Amino acid sequence: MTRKSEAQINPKAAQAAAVDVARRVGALLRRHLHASKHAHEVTQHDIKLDLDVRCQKIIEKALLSAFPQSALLGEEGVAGNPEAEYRWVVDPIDGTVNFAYTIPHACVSIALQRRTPEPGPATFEDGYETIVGVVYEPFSNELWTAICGNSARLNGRIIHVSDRRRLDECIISIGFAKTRENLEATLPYFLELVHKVRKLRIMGSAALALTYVATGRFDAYIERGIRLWDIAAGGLILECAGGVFWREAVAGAHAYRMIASNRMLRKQLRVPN
Ligand code: LIP
Repeated sequence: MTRKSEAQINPKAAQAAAVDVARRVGALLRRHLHASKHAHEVTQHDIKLDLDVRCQKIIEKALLSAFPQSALLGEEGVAGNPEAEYRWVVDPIDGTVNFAYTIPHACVSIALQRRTPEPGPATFEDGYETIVGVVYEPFSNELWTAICGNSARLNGRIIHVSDRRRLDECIISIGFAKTRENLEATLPYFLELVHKVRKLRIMGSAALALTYVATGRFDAYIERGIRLWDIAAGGLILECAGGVFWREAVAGAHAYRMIASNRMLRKQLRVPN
């Protein structure tokens, strides 16, 4: 990989580097799915594995050496200049609890963001916009990619959100983040929505829920208290697939409440405050 010393980062070169390291980390996850795993933090509704840290270090080394002007913000920590114009936003294993229980529904999520001088609808509250998104699910070998302004792709084929508009025909995913407060705030809406839709799904990976909406497998995905590294790549992939990625910052570092949907459903859905 040649070093990129110029200030600008070419999105295609960035995507290629992200895909390469996502595939390498994905191969590691496949090898370790049934191996014993060491957790360095366990709470009622969350597990953090040593492998999370190891995978983020692999991603950090690959991307910051190829693009030394960039920084990295990840679930397992930060690297580089926090004021950098470009930052990678990384969840090395999204769906860690699934992975820890050998459930093959987890992925590598890598986004490249750029600080924007002119905030717009795609700008996050700290002034960054996502320009490249890569989500790799290594167990089914499904690779989603998107570059801002271009089509989203699954294994190279262009994808698009569903056009279902009747809630009673829809599959909607709800995420239950890690805290009691999030669970208690979300459950009433779960009980309301479950009677209106075809099926509700709780799958345990925000990034994959977003790519499933982008692919038309789900019609919407809702979660509160979710972190930027869970949703940055999948959110761009969804938007490039014609979907709506509404989000609002909430209390907590890089925390959001969000509704991801096709264009027909947005007004029929809400996310608990
Ligand atoms: C997970 C998210 C999921 C959320 C979980 C957890 P992790 O990310 O993808 O949507 O409900 O609480 O935050 O921790 O597996 O990277």
